[in-house]
Amino acid sequence: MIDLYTWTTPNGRKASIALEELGLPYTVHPIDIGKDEQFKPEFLNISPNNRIPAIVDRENGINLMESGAILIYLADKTGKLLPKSGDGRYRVLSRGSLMRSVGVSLNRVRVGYIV
Ligand SMILES: N[C@@H](CCC(=O)N[C@@H](CS)C(=O)NCC(=O)O)C(=O)O
Repeated sequence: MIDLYTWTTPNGRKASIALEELGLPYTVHPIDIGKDEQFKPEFLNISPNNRIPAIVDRENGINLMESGAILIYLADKTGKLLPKSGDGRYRVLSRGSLMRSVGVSLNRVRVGYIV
């Protein structure tokens, strides 16, 4: 189970979309950045840069902030959307398509990989 700390912004949506696409079970913890909830000490323990999204993977205690890092972690955890190694992996990462496509351009997702 993954704890997702997020709000209704494009960066927040990236993590939610990835979790849904990958079929991972998760619990949402809303952090209302309009009410400065990102500055609460409990949240700063999870995301020291006071930004959403952030996740905690209860399976292994891994705690991540930054949507790009979260997307790569989730892809690696499931073995989906991002090749494990080799040219394909670096092609996806170098184009920045993993972050862009999951968050904004879902029409670019083809044949199980983001290209
Ligand atoms: N580079 C970060 C940016 C995250 C970000 O800017 N989050 C904004 C909402 S979209 C936020 O939490 N802002 C609250 C603040 O700056 O206090 C990512 O991709 O996760």
